[in-house]
Amino acid sequence: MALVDIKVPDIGDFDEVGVIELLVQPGDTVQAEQSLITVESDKASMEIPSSHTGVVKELKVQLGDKIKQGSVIVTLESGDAEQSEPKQAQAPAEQAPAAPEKGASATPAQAPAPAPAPQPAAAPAASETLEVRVPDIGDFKDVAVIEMLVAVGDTVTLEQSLFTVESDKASMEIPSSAEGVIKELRVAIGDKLNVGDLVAIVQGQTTRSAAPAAQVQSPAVSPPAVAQPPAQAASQAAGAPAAAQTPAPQAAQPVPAHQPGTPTPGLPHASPSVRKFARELGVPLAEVKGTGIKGRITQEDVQSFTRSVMAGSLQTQAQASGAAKGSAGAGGGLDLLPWPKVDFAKFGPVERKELSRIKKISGANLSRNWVMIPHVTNNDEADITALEAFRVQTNQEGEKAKSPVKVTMLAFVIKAVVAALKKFPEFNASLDGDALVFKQYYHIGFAADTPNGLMVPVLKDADQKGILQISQEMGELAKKARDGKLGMGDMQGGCFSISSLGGIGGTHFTPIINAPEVAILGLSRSAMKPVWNEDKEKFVPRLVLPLSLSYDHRVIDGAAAARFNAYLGQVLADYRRILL
Ligand code: CAO
Repeated sequence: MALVDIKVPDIGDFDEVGVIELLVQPGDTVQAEQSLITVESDKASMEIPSSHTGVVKELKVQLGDKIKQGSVIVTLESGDAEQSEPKQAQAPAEQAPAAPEKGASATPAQAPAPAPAPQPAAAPAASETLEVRVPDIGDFKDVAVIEMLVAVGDTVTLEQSLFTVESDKASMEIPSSAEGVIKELRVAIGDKLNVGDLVAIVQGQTTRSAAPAAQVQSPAVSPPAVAQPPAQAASQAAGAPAAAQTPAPQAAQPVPAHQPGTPTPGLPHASPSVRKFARELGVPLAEVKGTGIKGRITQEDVQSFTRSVMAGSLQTQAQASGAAKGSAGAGGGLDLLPWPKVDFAKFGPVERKELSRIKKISGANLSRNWVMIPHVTNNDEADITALEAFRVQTNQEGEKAKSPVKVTMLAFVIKAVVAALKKFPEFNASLDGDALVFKQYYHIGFAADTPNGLMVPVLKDADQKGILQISQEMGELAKKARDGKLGMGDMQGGCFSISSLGGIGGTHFTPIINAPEVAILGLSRSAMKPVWNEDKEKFVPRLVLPLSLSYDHRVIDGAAAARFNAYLGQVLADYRRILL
């Protein structure tokens, strides 16, 4: 056993930082990399971890002390054979320390080294599309997005934090390198990010290449040096599934930059270890009152919150809303059992793969729609014998005329759906509180199967287009979806969706409504079937297309759905009805 002085590691460009939290006390046993104290400057705060395992003999700092690199924090009695290198600091997600030199992390003591690096500023340009990428965040790899701080349509300023990422060792806020209105967010909670990943598209007023600093909360990581590449073209990522009805961008309004030391609205002021601790206990940090310096939430705050909830003297908001909707435990608040945790590897070999970004986003939308909308599915069949003959003939004529456009049944169904929407306008509506908004346009979404997951591009103004144009645009949109090139505009504004599995198989299924739409049509595989011909009193072979219409029962009655589906069947059986 030897006495070891644990010193403040290289914390980059910070001269002096104030001690705002003591995380250990004499007698405590600490592990290497365990945080000892939290320090804060006007730009950032970070936790200083121990470089050794051992028992705290003496604390050499007090709350309010100003310390700097090399200051002794703690004397440990350690069994570690040799004095290893101090670890890095952990800076909670408060304010961006700015871009430190990357080389600074090469020192044994790695610490977030904020301090804005001067960046070249290009001449302002008229509004243009700017890309925001993950800046140089040192040695962090695959950091997970844990909190979104902005939304599409928000106006952001240079260096304003966009979202928080966290590894097992650190967390930091990723700042914007552009100012303007966020057109697209290419990340969602749970995504894993690396340096250079495209995270947002900003319609900007300036081409300045900012050097915002990641706000580091990292014990063992190199300082974030943030040098954003200027906005480039070449965006490849696909957007969110159409289920995400993104608010339209608003006119740019000045938004105050995230101030150092000021918790971002919605972002509780707490260190990464406290956040982790709260997550483990399932404590909603936003509801915990911080008693630390500047309202910082400490581990004790989380513990006392938990004790209060357990003692029944406090309810979380989730519990309160459950109780408001019905009595808690009566199912009013979706009082579900926790998801089963199974160690699959115990039963056989397994491989774990992260869900794709699109799957995560569409999954969240599908879950919300499934639990919030009372779905009912009406199944019917359409006799498309004559229409299929016409489709085949149309394609043959197209081939002879060397037309590149191939017509599939889906194009005819889109047009038939428009006729049905005109006849039954409540299917072309959306719920807005207690009111129904009837749309007087006919934009039809269609589910497209892509290598990354389900996308729903929207074919606009289908009422004003012929079958050939619909087929052509559908082909283009489906290709864009498969290539991951759909923009948000391609997926917005839908009135009604169609999910066609006809090219694949199946008889009937239950499509999930794409909120805020109120109905969706599922098409399964058409098949030749013996159909009773009453006139001739015999079975005749007919091509039959299964129609599965899911509808929001809050808006649409079962009888209306049956009528809609029956009418659709009649139109598809005799397309001349569209003219009536
Ligand atoms: N019955 C029988 N055959 C059908 C059919 C139907 N209802 N619908 C299409 N087909 C045939 C087409 O005629 C085509 O045949 P050929 O290759 O012989 O010409 C073949 O199936 C493939 O059609 P397609 O899929 O290329 O074209 P489409 O217009 O029918 O569909 C698109 C386009 C993008 C919707 C489709 O490719 C797709 O992605 N479908 C999957 C949608 C999906 O995943 N839905 C589920 C959402 S919920 O998880």
